[in-house]
Amino acid sequence: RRVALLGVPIEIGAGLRGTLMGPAALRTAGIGRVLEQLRITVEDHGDMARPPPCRDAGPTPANANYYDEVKSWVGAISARAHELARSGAVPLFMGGDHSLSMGSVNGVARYWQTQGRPLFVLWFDAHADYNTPATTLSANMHGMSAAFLCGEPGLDALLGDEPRVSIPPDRLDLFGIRSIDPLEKELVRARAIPVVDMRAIDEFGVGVLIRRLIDRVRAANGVLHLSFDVDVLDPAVAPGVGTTVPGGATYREAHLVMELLHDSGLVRSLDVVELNPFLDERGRTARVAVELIGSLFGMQISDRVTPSNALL
Ligand code: DIR
Ligand code: MN
Ligand code: MN
Ligand code: MN
Repeated sequence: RRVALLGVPIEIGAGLRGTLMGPAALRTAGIGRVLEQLRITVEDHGDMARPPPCRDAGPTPANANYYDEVKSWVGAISARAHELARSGAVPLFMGGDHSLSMGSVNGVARYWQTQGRPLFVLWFDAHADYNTPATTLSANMHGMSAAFLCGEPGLDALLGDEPRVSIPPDRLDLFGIRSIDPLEKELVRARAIPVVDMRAIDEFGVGVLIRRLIDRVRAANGVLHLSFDVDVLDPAVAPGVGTTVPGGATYREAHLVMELLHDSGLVRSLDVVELNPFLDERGRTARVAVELIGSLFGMQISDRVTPSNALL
């Protein structure tokens, strides 16, 4: 098994500065060491350089802050993502704010399209990120990535020369959400996006709900991209994010999600986004994120057979 680490130090998609330090904090917290302890071959591709401004960015849409800069990032990220997926490694995009996923998911989706495998996207986030320039209240582009990926209009030229691959709305799963803007909510409902909100997690538990998603992906012979926005975690566990929302996933719930995803063998790429080391408490959030990535790649409390891996 091979993991390709790529730092994507973008911060202008979010309302607060500081996520550009995310890749450095994840490395300091030991992301490479943890993977190597699991006998994974780690290739660290370093951090992407800030791309030069697009020469012809075209007309700038209203209600999309730093559109030109985000545009130059997203096209470059998509091209790198496509290349890394094609190399056969599991690409791990270290953010950076969540606008980077417009590039990373598009690039890996392009690859899986050539393989004839449907790509499902698990959006593990406190937020739906399903705004468009027509629905947003903040104009921050990290709140628009999921909608863009599902082909919503309003940012149509964002990928430049990179081919755009739309994810069908029934292959996006919003998981862990508890904050959604009024018009964003209407759009999510109109598109019939599968949503597992915190109330559903309280009521049924993450185990049942993640297994249901895994079964759907398997039935379609699909693969999974995990887009892990660290703010899905409860702020008591993960204070180092720009937009904390109370009532998030506990440490154990998040680990169980990762452990079940590992056992499924379906995750072929992932983003870890929105970590803001400037707001963190002595690296706590970075360390928690690295521990969770460890669980995603097979770290286990013991080697005993657990109910789910017994079925494999
Ligand atoms: C809000 C907050 N829905 C927005 N979004 C995010 O700005 O669109 N915060 N993604 O992390
Ligand atoms: Mn390519
Ligand atoms: Mn997000
Ligand atoms: Mn979020």
